[in-house]
Amino acid sequence: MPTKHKKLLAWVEEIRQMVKPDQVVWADGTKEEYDRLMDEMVESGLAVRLNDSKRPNSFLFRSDPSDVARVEDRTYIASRTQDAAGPTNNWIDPVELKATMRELYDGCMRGRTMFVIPFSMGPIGSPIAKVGIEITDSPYVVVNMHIMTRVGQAVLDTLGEDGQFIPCLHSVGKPLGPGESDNGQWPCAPIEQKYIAHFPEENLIWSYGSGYGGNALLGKKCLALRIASALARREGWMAEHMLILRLTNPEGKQFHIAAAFPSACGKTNLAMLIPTVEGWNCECIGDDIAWMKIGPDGTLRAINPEAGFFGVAPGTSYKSNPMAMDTIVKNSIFTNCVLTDDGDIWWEDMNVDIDHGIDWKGNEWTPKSGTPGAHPNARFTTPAAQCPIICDDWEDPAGVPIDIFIFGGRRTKVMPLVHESFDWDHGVFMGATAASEPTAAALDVKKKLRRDPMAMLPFCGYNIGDYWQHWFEMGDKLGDKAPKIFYVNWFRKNDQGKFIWPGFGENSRILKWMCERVDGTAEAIETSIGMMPQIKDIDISGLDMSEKELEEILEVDNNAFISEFDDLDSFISSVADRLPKRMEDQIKLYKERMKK
Ligand code: OXD
Ligand code: MN
Repeated sequence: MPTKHKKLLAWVEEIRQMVKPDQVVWADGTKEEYDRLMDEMVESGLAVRLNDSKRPNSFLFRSDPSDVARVEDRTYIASRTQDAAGPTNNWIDPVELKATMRELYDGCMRGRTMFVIPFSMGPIGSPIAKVGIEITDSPYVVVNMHIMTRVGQAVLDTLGEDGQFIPCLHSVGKPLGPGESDNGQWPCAPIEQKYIAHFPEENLIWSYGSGYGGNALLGKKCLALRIASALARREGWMAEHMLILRLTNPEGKQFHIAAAFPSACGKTNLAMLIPTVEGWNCECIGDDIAWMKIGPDGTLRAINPEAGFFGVAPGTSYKSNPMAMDTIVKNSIFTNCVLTDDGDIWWEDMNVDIDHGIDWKGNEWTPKSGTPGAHPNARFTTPAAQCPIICDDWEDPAGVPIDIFIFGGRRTKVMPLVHESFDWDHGVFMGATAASEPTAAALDVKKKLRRDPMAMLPFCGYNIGDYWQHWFEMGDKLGDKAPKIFYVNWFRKNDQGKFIWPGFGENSRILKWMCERVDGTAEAIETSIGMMPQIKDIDISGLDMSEKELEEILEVDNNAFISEFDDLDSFISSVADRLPKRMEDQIKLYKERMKK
């Protein structure tokens, strides 16, 4: 045994007796382990080794068509009371859910290896980091966890004999009979047997039936967001669905930005932006999750708890995100992409033409096939350290001081390009009422407009009203060191249905205005939704855009906002008696400003 931790050993043994695997293997996080597992998966037909001269040490997997995204309908916050989970979460009584899941887990790893993965979210030993132990029967999960987290003996060493860990149990939910194999097919359970369960009072995660993404790589959405958000509230810090980046102005002054957007709103693109404004520089710290604590100097310090990027592949190109393209050149895992005839990968909007390949379902494919070659939620898993613009100190255990929070969503109309909150409470309101048009990252979202508070709708592990209250209280603690709060919408379209704002690197123009607001050097005018730049305040040198178009995306139409009051009210009323008084006040003020 690689550890003497009694509680850990007892838990591993308890699970082993329940799931009845053929063998137990402790993951050590080494390259040898990674290579061995990949060799085995290539051998069994589950993985394809890509052409080494095109994409060294990289692999393609194809999942089952029923297992391609997070399953929000099957994701549960099983707190002791339903009220503690709140209106945005599915809830089942924890005793009942455990009984149901124990039946499913009973013997579920027959014919398989049970891996025990010790992993650290955050640099090993950092005061902000947390240790998790994932038990899984999926070697695909093991290799992905190698990239997305820090795995291995060093984690067990920091844990010592009695350190705290978050137990994460995962099974694909497909036991094998004697002599049976997967035959190269992605194993998973039918949808009605899938459960992604969180027990926040026990810091415990149980996932069953899915092998894909956030359902299975339990360090990410399950631990670093759902469980950590509940933990952070209890302990007085923040676990947020935010990218982290550093902008440096021509004078060498650094600004740190944390930005929350729902899935598929270009978070990874923004995290790796190449500024088009002269003299400004951008470095990446994280693309999905920020853990933030108030530091000794009173500023809000952020770390990226992850070690890799699990990015949406379609739409990623040398135009939209050259730094991501340069990150995934080697040592990467691709899931549900097209396999090209020369043994490389491809997806829609990669800005590369191919005329033939094998699609994500394993079928012959050409651009004329009439179906997407890559699944819209196809992913790459790639080491953050390979990103050419990763910050030198991205693993600094002390974190970086956040100056700016950005919220946003994908709205073709109504929401202007950018606005700034009047104060902290107003900023919390802006984040809390953020809305977006839905994405491919979740299978089961059908609504046209989805209110996605702080982009945490699927990830907040407790009552959303209490979560907002926690935000208000963090503002009180931060006082004048609190980050300034902004809201952006890169996705507004004109009447011909075309995006007005060019986006990508040009977004730096808006970030520049924000930094200048922090410095007190840029102007803004007061509008009904917040403080906004006028055209003269945005650096548009070299930008191919007419003033009229700029005016169009900076326009605020009060009537359009008023027409959404009903939607806002029904969302807010669902929070019922957990709605913070300060949020109620903000809504009142907002409505009054609109009707002026
Ligand atoms: C993600 C998501 O996978 O937000 O990052 O869905
Ligand atoms: Mn995300």
